[in-house]
Amino acid sequence: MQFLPRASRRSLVAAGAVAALAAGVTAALPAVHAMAATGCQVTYTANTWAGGFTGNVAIKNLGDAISSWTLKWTFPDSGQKVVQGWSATYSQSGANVTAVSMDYNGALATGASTTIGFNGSWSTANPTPTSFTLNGVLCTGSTTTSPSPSASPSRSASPSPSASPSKSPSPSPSTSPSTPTGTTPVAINGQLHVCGVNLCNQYNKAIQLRGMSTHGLQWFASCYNDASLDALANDWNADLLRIAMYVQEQGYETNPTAFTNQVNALVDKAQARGMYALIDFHTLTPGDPTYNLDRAKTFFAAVAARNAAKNNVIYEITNEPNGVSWQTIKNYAEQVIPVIRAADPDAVVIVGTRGWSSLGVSEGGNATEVINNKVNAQNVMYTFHFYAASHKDNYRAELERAAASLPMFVTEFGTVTYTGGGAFDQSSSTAWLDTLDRLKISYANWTYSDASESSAAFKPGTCAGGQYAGTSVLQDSGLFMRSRIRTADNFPTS
Ligand code: IDC
Repeated sequence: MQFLPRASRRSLVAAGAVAALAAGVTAALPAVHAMAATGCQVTYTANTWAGGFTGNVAIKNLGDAISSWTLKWTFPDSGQKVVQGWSATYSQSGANVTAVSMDYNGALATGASTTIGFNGSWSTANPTPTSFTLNGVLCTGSTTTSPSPSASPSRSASPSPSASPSKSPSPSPSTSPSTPTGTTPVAINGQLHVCGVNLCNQYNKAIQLRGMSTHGLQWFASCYNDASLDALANDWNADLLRIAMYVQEQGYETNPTAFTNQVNALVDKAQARGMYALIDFHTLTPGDPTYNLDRAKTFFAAVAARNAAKNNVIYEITNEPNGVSWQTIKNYAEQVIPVIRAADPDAVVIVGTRGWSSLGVSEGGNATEVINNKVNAQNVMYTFHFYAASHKDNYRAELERAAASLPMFVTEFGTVTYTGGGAFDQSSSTAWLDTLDRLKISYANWTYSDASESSAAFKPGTCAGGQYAGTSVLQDSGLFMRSRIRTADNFPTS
């Protein structure tokens, strides 16, 4: 049985990028001959869950240089299957798996390593492989499997690229980000940055993140737990969890320490599942962000310091400013952003816009005020929100116009009216999401909760029941959003 590598497109393009290097290495090495010294070491790590697993295999050549390789291993029995893999061509017969090198990673000098990986299914024995051989020689090494998701960053990306977010990846293959060692959104894309008007991944390619927003943490904490986030990551295939921390309405201002800890705990849960975490300082009423400036500085200093080493965090510094000028919002941003950057210099920061983050449209304005007076900071995006049953063509046209010159992020939208209730509007929601997909504008939907309102994905009572995966627990908006979000991502790596 032959498996197409999941990343075949990426592999083919990457092959071109490193061909020169590979050719140079092999040319400089002695020819492989029958008496060549052999040896290999394999480090196998895996995350397993009920029925599925992701395996990563680091291969180190301890023998003489080789120009291609065939790696074989044996599963406990034929109940474990490689479903899709990358960085090799896989085939399986019974419990025996064969992975053959690609053009670009076949050449391994003495001591050189390469990493391959795959997603698998299992039904009987725990899927721990044994007897790795490289070109017929038994390898030494270690095997580690852990239940997934764990709190450890084991599903996160391979080494991140250079610290400077604005730099494009170096053309030298030796310093470019290596092939991802996992399949989660964060494992593939790594630390994000703004490039032009887009959100770009560690390969400097424009991507779109699709995900869900929590409801207010002060009300719906019971909806955010391992089971619900497993469903979001693995059943919905979401890329993004927006963590909506209200500041007023019994939120952050009532207990800064507890809410800060709650946000950090959710950042960790997102990270453990390879999802990005959007930390939303959910100001709403009062609409002037300056009212919460001191709180924002305190909060962001804490979360940025605590999460600085992570590559899955994005900061949204004010949810929906309203009743204030763009200049006031910009002044707020230029005071809060330096606080974040002092602790976490490379993270993307998203700034709200006038009129409940409508780019001013809901207060009779338009995007020109932002286009002509951008926030004085790098690596910044701007917020646009809409509620599909209330906001239609004129809002969408303004977003599209703005997106030609501003990096835009839809950190919140509803499929219903702006009240969070009313009828689910499928046709308007479809028109909106088609536009966001086309423009690669990232989004989070309001809400991943069981609130008694039509914007909630889940039926009331779902969070008390504890089952989140599948469609039986969903309201109309949740059914629609799940079907939109779980389609394949487009995360280019070359
Ligand atoms: C709504 C909630 C609702 C809550 C209300 C006040 O759905 O349960 O009572 O906030 O806190 C926004 C805001 C978001 C709103 C949402 C729907 O960012 O907080 O949530 N909305 O009204 N902007 C436009 C709509």
